[in-house]
Amino acid sequence: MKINEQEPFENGANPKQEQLGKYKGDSHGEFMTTNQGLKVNDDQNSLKAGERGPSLLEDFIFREKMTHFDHERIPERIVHARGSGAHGEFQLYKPMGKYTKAKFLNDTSVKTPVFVRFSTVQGSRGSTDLPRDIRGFAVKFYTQEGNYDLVGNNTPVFFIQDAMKFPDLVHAVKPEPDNEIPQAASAHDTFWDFISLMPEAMHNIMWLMSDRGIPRTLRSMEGFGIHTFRFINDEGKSHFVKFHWKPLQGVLGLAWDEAQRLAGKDTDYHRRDLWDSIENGLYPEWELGVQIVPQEDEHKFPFDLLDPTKLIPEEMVPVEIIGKMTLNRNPDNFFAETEQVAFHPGHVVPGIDFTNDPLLQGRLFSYTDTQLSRLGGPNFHEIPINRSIPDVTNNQRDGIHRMQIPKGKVSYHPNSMAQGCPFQAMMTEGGFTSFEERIDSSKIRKRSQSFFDHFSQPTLFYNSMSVHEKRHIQNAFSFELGKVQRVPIRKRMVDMLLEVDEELAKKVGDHLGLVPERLPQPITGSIPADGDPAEHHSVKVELPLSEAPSVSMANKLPDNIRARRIAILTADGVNDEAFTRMKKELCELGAIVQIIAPRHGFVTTKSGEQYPVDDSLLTTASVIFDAVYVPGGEGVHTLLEHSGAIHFISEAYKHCKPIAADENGVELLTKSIPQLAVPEDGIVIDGEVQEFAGAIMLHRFWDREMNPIPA
Ligand code: HDE
Repeated sequence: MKINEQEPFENGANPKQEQLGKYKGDSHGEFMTTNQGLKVNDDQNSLKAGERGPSLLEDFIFREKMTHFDHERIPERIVHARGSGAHGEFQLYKPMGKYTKAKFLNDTSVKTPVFVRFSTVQGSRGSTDLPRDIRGFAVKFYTQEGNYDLVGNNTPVFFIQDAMKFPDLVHAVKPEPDNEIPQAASAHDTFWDFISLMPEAMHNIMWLMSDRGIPRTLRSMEGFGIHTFRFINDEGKSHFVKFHWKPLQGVLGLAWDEAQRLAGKDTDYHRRDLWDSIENGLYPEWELGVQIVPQEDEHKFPFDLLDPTKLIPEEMVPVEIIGKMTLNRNPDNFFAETEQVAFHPGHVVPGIDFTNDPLLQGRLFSYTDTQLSRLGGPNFHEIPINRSIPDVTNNQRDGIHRMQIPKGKVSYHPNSMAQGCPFQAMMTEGGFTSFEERIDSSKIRKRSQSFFDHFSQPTLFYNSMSVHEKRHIQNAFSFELGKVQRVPIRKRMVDMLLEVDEELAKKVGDHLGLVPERLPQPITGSIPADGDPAEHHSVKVELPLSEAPSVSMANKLPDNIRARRIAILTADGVNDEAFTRMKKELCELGAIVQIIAPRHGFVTTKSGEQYPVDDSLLTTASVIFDAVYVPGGEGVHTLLEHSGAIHFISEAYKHCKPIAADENGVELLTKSIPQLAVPEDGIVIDGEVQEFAGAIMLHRFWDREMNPIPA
């Protein structure tokens, strides 16, 4: 089917799922066969010369099975190796024709299928979900006009300004090359050595050291396209655009201690949470937002729109919400879909175009190149998950793993033998045309002076944080630099922090036993060997704002408790009324409520009702949950004698979570939390479900960190 013959995707009919369906197979009611379709009679024994004899090379069935197995692995992604995927759909709220001709951004009746892959950056494919790290947020839109990939992160800025530095950044953050230590962690010498010499990284570093670096779930992260892109409308007019994903689940983080414990208790926590919430019908949702800047305003900002280490504060250019993405289906097969999906910022559709951001320009080369070795050759677009909805018809031929069978003699253009097919589309028939931008310049290796303000936005970010967010940033730097072995590296970083904020530098310096000092001025970065330092020094620019509340997670709490995990910690003999009411009403609010007891099986209430236990104190931990409730009754006596139950409560308290109890359930709280003072924020005693739900919405009560308990 040709693009212009294609029907708009009707609500409910998902063309990508239909396409994928053709490739799916399961083994219900089928005979086992070889890869050649031959029925297999014995899959247990290899062919031997006699019962105890040697195996025979002739055994093609064994050889085929083993050869396939030997080649089951492909190279993991050099970055973003650890990821989790989901299918979904995107629906537009309002047509954007004024700015872009992209069809999927103009028709509100169309549901565009999407596949999303979230990822960590540093670790290997089997590493923990919970390091302090940037998270990838890559979305493939299967549009009527072809695939559009928005390959972003959960921070709105990047570490470097020029793609030339990317291999260095990645080498520095990855495990050190001599001993491959540490796995999935930035807290080591090579990373901070590089960063301490790279002042342009400071802004992204601030985001990484904030609670954004340890998201509570993948569902509770914002996503950002980072670069400034272009929207192009029907008249060929360009507007600059930055893309944002805003989670309807709110933006939530973990406590650092909690993240480290979760990494052990459930290293797949983020992956499992995403999977479970989709399986339970609690579909995660994000709204797509755009910041639009008219072409003529390009130079009206005190920073360069082409510089990927800068954001446009939402207070300067508001985010316009234009649509919603819902993730509503888990993949059928991790390898076939999540592992083989190939994203590329250069997969664009008409109406979306690039700018000259030098980081983006470098990415446009890297992503196809990397798939060639990762997915084995140039035909990776034929892998089902990567196929576009429109048919692919061109003169590209052959290559490893070719699936398409093009008929006829003609594989060139122009031709007369195939009546000129495949045709080039007339401009009026769609197709991609690059924005006509006049370039009149010398060929140079240089960076623009407008890129040399490295500190004003990190300072703005820090100033915009709430008290507890600032404390978390101080603690994160103290931890990370405390893990660095070489003191001069620590010192360079502490001195660099002085350029961001004096209090921050002093707090971190105190922890490390170092006194921050002004770096030799001017601060330079990225100087070529024969470069003039004067041309490369950082100049702190005066911003029109002293704070940007939009960057603080404290201002992005959700208004619901959907898919929050609540533990009901209980044992046999629990009083029926409060227990059943709390369970029912929290479920009605969309929370995932689980009964946790000393042992598996059933909990029997005072009246003799039985409820299945979801997890035992041995197999789960408070870090899995967002809140805990201890109902009163006989069961509390059992819990008071159980060290696991006491630890569960004290750890939840230490991680600042809401805790509710009624009747004698309060005794478990007072035994587990020595300094408990009721009334206390986030502690709900004999309360209504609404009161507990209100506390769960607030997520954490960070003031408790000021008086921490051992747990
Ligand atoms: Fe990537 N990046 N990147 N990156 N990136 C890859 O492509 C690269 C950058 C991002 O779930 C690789 O297929 C260069 C910024 C995500 O499959 C590779 C530069 C942003 C993913 C690559 C950058 C990203 C990748 C590795 C600097 C946010 C995972 C495997 C010029 C806007 C996609 C692959 C997935 C993956 C190169 C910088 C996001 C090597 C050269 C900035 C979310 O091609």
